[in-house]
Amino acid sequence: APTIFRQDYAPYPYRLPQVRLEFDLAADSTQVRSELRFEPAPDTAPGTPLVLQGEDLELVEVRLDGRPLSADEYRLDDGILSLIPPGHGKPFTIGIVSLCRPAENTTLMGLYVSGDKLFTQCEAQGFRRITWFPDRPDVMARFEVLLRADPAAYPQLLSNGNLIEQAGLPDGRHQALWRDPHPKPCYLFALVAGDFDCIERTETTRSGREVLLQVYSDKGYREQTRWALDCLANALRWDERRFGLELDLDRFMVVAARDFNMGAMENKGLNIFNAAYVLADPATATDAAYRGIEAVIGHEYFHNWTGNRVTCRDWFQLSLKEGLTVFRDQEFSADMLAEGLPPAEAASARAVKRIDDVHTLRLAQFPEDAGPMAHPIRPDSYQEIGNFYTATVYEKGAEVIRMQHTLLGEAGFRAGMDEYFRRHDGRAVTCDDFVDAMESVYAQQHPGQDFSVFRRWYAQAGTPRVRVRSTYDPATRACRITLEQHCAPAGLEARQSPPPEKPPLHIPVSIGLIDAEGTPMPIPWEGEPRDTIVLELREASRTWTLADIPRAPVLSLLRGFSAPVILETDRSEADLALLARRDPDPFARWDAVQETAHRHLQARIEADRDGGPGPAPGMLLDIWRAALENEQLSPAYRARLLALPAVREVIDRGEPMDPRAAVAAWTHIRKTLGARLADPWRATYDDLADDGGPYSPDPVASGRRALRNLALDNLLAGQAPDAVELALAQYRQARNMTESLGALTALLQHAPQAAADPLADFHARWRDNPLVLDRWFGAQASAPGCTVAAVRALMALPDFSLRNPNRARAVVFRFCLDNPGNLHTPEGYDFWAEQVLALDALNPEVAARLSRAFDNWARHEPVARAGMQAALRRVLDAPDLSRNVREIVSKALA
Ligand code: DPP
Ligand code: ZN
Repeated sequence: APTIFRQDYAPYPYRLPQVRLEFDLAADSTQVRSELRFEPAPDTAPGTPLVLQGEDLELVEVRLDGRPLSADEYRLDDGILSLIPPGHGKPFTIGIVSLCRPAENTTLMGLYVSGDKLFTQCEAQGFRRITWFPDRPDVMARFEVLLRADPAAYPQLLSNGNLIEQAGLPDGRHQALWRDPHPKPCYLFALVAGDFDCIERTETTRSGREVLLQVYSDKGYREQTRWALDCLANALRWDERRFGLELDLDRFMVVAARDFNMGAMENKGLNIFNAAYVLADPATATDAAYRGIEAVIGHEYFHNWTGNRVTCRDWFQLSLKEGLTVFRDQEFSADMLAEGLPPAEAASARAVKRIDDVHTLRLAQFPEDAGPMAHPIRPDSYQEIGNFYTATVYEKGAEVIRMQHTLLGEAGFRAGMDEYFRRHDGRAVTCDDFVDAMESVYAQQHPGQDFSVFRRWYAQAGTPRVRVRSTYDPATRACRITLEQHCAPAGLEARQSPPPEKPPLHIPVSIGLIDAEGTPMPIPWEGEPRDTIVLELREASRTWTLADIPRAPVLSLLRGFSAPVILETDRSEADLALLARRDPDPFARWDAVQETAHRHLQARIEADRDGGPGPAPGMLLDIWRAALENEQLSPAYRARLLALPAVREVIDRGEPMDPRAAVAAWTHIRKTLGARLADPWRATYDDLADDGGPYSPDPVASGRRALRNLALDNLLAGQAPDAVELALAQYRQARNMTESLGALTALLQHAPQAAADPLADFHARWRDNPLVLDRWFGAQASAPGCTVAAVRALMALPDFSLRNPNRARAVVFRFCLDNPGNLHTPEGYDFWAEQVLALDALNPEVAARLSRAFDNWARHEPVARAGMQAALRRVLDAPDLSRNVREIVSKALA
């Protein structure tokens, strides 16, 4: 497949002010009649070809200004339709009639069938599967859309913007005409047809306009959409309050789809969502699912400004909208968690959100940045853009926005956002345009300084490492801190010779000092004593001298995770233990516990390998016991402090990576900690019993459930005598999905023989609810007892289908990503290759995600390495591989 380069960008030579589309909708064959009103851009030379993309379409007719064209008046080559427009610089109209086949479309890109309904997904390049079009984000048009269909099959017909009219037709069908007043690129087009339940409410925006908010779902699921509608109203209010951004539509619709490749899609005024991010009630959704819905509803809603009003010039700029919108949804979630709490509790609630986000970043993005798919948040090239909806573009992209927020402060960041919209509203722009707006504020705040070094974050791949050294001189009361940065060649960069230059980045490092008793020591800084300061490192190395520090300090580093870097310190275990108990910054405190656990886990892996005695768990036990018994801390925060690093993080730290050794060490330590702390875990479990009140997903109640489920898991891990009974009782008495799934998962993890009855009960109860059944599948596929034979047995059940992405993710992905003990076997490697190929024949986007699971094969110990390499070869050698999977696998093997 050809590689597309960012530097090859050229503007489209024609403008497209107006588009009219007419759909004759039917599942097996849909006819699309388009009318595209073009005009040459000012400097377009006469004779410049007009090029339109199409994919998997049947062409019926092409017209120019109403006149049908004969086959020699246009070219159709590999899907590309091109022709030479009349040469006098005047507007002209292209009319195209084409057919597509929604029922045969298993890719879920373009127009497709889900159940008995029709949906579209156009980002990034799905619109070309609907009709021929300039399928690129910088061509923005006003759309008018006429939908016609059989009212019995498709009583509701939805598209972007405002409903202009609806009418019956003489042939028994009906039609709906939609007009979107806002120009948009075709990736934001959507249509939906089907029979839905709908709930709605009106809100008044801050300028006094009435807007209609609606959530559509499968018949019978109306009551499960109330939370999503609440979240939507909260998102609307929040964006007004925090960013001064108001909804610019009369009507905003969210529709739940059972079959969906991603989480959700921000189509203008008609968001289409994976049902997993819409449907919730206490009986069927976990606390985490409630929070996930809030985040995704917020995310898609916030795209209306950051993505839709101001969109991307080209797909290399994807992080312009995604990094920024992830940052916005993270802040929205944090504000929602903190709302109404007293300040100290609010800070802790926000910290819990930050911890979860950083955890995601480390789990998904750090490995990506160290592997063959490493790319800057603004990539320089791709073969398939669908492969670049990555943790780097999204999550690291959000960190890069967050650093700008840190450098500018809340008010400065808001001023930068205002400036960004002032300059670019209604346009398709670049990441540089965004940074320019922010820099204009920074330069005012810091005369003589700019973002020229900061911009490198957009251009450089790899996770930088920051080495910290400090000395303290009691005679002068001076503490000297030296920060030094370096970034190794990322992924395939290592093969380049010479390796690319990696100049220093602009890294804000937030620090504080505590003394040996754990008391905070204010730092005299810019004329005032401060508990936390931000050191701005822009050089390869720099030293700061902090004066008037009365006693030898312990450094609390990277508070709030102020930059997406890996710290290298020579902190002693004793210093880490002090921070783990006393650091007033809740993020840094959590990180100190994580670091202590990581060191312990790596020591255990080494001991297992060398046959030495294992490390004594004393330090970790003390830290955990103190956290467990510290009732000053919120249960939600304690649940984070007391979580071991994920197995995948432990594997990732190995040099070489040794999944089976990591699983063994991790399992051993969980057992030890569970057994040694059985009494406090049991006391915690009993203390946190449900109070019998109505369910609420609020942070206090959900924090209690999280810690209680963790207590149950530890009691089972430690084989406490009555733990199995407790779990079975919790399952039976559960009053919500968080409790029942918590019990079921813990049993599957630690006492699978006792899980049979609850598993059967769960299936019987929820067999007709696909989202809940996904939980049932997922809990089993990720259990240590789930061998390849067992996962195959799950896939042989009538409930299983590879065509439904949620189901495929619940079984195949959970096994390949969350069951390293069984994946890393010869049968596991075969299974992965086979499933990548099976999925690829149906749905290349989803297959390509699964193919990423072996990115880091070359860093593994020899046996795993050889097994993974052979599986990758097998995939690469298969005939008819999609461009998506081919790019991933060929880069992995390069
Ligand atoms: N639907 C995806 C998201 O919102 C792509 N835009 O991030
Ligand atoms: Zn997004």
